[in-house]
Amino acid sequence: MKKYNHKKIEQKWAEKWEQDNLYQTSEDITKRKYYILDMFPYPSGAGLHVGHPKGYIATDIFARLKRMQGFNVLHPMGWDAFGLPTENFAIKNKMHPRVSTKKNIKVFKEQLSRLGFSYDWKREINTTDPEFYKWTQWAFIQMFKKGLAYESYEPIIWCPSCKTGLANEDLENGKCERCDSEIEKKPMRQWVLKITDYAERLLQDLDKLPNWDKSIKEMQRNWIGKSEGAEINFLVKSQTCLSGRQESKVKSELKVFTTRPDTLFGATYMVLSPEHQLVVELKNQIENWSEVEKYIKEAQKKSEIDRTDLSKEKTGVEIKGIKAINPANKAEIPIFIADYVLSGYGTGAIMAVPAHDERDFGFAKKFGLEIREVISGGNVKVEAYSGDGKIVNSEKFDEMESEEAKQKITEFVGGEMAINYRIQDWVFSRQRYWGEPIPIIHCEKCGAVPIPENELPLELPDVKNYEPTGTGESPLADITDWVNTTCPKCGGLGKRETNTMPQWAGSSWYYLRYIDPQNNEELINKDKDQYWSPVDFYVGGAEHATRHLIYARFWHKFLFDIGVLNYDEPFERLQHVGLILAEDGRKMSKRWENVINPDDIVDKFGADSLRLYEMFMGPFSQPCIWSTNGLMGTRRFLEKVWRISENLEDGFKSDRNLIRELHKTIKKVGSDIEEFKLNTGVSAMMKLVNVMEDKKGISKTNFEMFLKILAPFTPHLTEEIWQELGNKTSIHLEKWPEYDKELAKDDTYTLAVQVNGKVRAEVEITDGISEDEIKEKVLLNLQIQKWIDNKKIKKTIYIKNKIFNVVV
Ligand code: ANZ
Ligand code: ZN
Repeated sequence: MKKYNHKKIEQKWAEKWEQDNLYQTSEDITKRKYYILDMFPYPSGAGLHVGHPKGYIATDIFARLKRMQGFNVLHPMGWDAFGLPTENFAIKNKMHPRVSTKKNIKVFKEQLSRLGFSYDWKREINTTDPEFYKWTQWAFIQMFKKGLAYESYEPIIWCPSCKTGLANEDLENGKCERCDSEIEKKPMRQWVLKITDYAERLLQDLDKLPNWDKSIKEMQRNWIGKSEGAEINFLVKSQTCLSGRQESKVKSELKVFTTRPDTLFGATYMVLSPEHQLVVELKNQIENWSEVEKYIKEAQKKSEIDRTDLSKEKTGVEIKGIKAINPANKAEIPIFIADYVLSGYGTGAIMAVPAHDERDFGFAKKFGLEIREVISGGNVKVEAYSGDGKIVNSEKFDEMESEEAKQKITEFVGGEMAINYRIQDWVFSRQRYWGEPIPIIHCEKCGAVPIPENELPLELPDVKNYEPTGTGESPLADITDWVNTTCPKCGGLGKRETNTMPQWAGSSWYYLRYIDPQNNEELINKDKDQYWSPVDFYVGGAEHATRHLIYARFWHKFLFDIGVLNYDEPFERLQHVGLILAEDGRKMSKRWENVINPDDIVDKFGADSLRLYEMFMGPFSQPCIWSTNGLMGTRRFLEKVWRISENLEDGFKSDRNLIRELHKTIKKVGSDIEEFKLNTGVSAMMKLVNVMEDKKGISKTNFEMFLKILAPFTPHLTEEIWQELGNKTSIHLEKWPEYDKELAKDDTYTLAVQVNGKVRAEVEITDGISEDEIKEKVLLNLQIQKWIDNKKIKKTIYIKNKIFNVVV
């Protein structure tokens, strides 16, 4: 008997498949298409650990199923290779990022290739390849032309350690997501993409995506953060003491955004964010300027998270010398600055209604400010009441329902109904080297001018120093003969933009390029897009829920709007991968020295064992803990399959029960792959193999049917056995076996259900389901629900296959 020599087998078939171009996607548009996509990796210097391929294994199994079902499958892979880690590595090791990127990609590709993935490598893309980023730059220019890419001087988030500006999405718990540093706010020129123009569509169109994880859609909704309310103007007066006489000298307006204009009569003070313009403008009227200035400085040091933390005690300073007028009742009210009001949201100023807003309530208590109830229904002596109710203390609006009063009171004071989004425009420039150059030339006469499209790509020039300058300029600014150029519009002197694009630029549209990777004329051929788009199934890490996935939807909608694309949503179905944790329960990381390298596992146990094990570990989207022991279990299973294949006897007839088991398993594995319940698919096959052993064998035809459903999971082993059995073409070109409906039918039995010992119903139960599942089914039975009648269930008693008793 031959030994299962995974090394020999895996290498042999990998080479053969490559030779035969087995996984090259055809352009046959008469076939139904299926586009299954992985989130492409960032090729870091550390290489892969066993957690990385989990999603790739699952999509590979899925892609193989779809091919066997007759679909024309697009399953590509590429590299998201711009970014800080490579640049930092370059600085430390004096190796050009281009060189280290190339090296890292080579290592990654070798590692992936050993796992038997069925990628069509002819479509490989790399975001740092000028032929690729040409189109990233092209898309940017189109956005510029439509006014969606603009220069801004608003203060932005600055990471002092990464020495670059960042987008809101780049923060995690208020800190730099990359290096965990406290961030600062820094006023500087930057390029910004107007994603807010798309906020409403990004929100509404989530409803078009029933096959996305609910949790990810919810995270996007929160990130976009739509609020409906009103903008209302308050008059601000300054009171300067001139020879004992109070005289109003300056009048300005202060606009607030509120979701509760119905509470306007209860606004007893106002709050400006420490960064608010008006504070500086009215500086000369402010009597306690030094106190105010000190507070502003302190606020700058705090993170947004700290500032908005509800549990923290509110701080603030009254601005002496100015007052606001409540436009509803003309009351003169004090103005504070306090850091619980943020500059980047709404208008950066609020009308404070302590009776009906929790934050304002806490603040008013601390500073002894008036708490004026204007909505009835709560007890505002004790706590803020934020619900709806009848209006009180609001003159002619008394007795009105709060919902109605929102518009009426807004009209009464000349305000406007308004919608506000929490999402902010995307800060799109980085003061670093390893990114796409922004294809813009600055001219004194013409302003910002995009470079002519026929000059794309604008290649990233070489520099001596990648070191970020920290001055707000990128290392590119040092290359004077690159920077100095002529203005494409007037021919005068021009200077190139030296900021680069963020790491998230290329990944915002890369999935489109796989469809048409060689196209030199356009970003994508529209007919090809028509055929292949949208991506039918997208699988990747949950950490991308509110960054990559929002950016990509935004770019996609933009490209749709300018007529490049046929569909306005990129990803039809979305699934996130649960992490694989190290045996010590922690995240796998170099830092913890608990990383397991897939190469070692492949050497020792084989790629097929690794693939099968990672699918068997547990529910796909849940985190699970690595166990080399567990892996050995799947290896033993494959050895069993191997042994059975060696002992197949001519003319052996499968037992009838085995045949039924086989058909049930074909049915289950097919639907489990579709539903991404890969772990239960694997255990069904294990069960089937146990039955084969019990029954002392299986017929060759039946065994081959089983091999076909195992093939997507363990492509090498099944190919070897398949061909050993005398088949001349690849098992991966076979059709997915059809199961016999009658044979695959689940066995059921009738279970008598009692409530308090009396039989009240009979329920059909599928053989083999767990007691929990039975309980769920029983309690959903309408007859039983009637008898339970909302009473508390004390306990349930289950006598296997006979009686289920509910005690209430
Ligand atoms: C008066 C008021 C009365 C408010 C009331 C609420 C309840 P969302 O739902 O998140 O949009 N607000 C507005 N701009 C702010 C800023 N820059 N920083 C901190 N808070 C700000 O919340 C909108 C509400 O948050 C606004 O409505 C405002 O307080 C506050 F009974 O105005 B409200
Ligand atoms: Zn010019």
